[in-house]
Amino acid sequence: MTEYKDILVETHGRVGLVRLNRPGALNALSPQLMEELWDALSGFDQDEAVGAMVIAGNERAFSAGADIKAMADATLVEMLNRSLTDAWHRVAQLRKPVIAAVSGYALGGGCELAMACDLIVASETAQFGQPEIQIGVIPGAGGTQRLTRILGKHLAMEMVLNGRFLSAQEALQHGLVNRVVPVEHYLEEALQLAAQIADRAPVAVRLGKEAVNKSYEMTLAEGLALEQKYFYMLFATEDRQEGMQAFIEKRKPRWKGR
Ligand code: DAK
Repeated sequence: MTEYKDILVETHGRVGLVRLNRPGALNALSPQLMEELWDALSGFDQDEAVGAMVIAGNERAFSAGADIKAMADATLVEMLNRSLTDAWHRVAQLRKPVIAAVSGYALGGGCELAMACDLIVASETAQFGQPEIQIGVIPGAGGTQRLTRILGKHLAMEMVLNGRFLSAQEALQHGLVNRVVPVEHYLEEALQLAAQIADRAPVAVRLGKEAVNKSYEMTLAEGLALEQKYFYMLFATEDRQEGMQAFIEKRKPRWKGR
């Protein structure tokens, strides 16, 4: 496996785990870390032995956001030219499901990274926020758009304009996270959830993810048409036949991923 400096990479059965690993900087997302993260995730996305991925930080911080020290002296052109400026959007485009396992701070680009994932498992200590206003900017990797779609305009405004943090319980109440668990279990919970999804029919999982994500980009009529097309497409897979036959024979299906 590739040697990385700012992340730790493991596989747990069919789940690929990437742990952000700059604890001294609360996992601030330096350009190098983002490059490594993308390298590991895109590798898992292409690996047939992996069915789902988890991104985690540590108990104190998922990530406190983009590395402010690495941005402080950058010019506009340097920022524009930085490799992987669209890394957050690329994470959202991965074909396989990605779960963010969030404990402690998920701020700025860290909150945006969690939102670019498909599901979020939070520990009771998780805190979500977009504090960029305090350093004279606004979110730049999806915060104003994704938070608004999830939380609605008024709460999103309070977070973006006044740097308000959401606790794990508030995030759950407003639908930002899937579940909140005690801090000692959050990673295990995320890995378990990922393992369950990784054991499902791979092509159906891929198209299901794509259809849900496309709902943000389309009218209802377009989205319903796409969903129906994907549903019919799955009739061409061996796994669809296997799934229905296994149901009739009262046994567990054996997926082939085709
Ligand atoms: N960057 C760099 N270092 C950070 C950091 C960050 N975002 N957050 C924390 N650190 C470092 C601190 O500097 C400190 O380092 P030392 O001084 O020990 O060397 C260490 O982590 C521990 O932090 P603190 O001493 O501050 O710890 P506290 O418990 O007192 O406070 C805190 C924790 C999370 C409240 C505080 O550290 C904090 O406010 N951090 C900054 C949070 C923040 O403002 N985040 C947003 C950053 S801007 C884009 C893509 C992405 C973005 C924009 C555009 N495009 C593709 C266009 C994203 C932007 C951002 O995320």
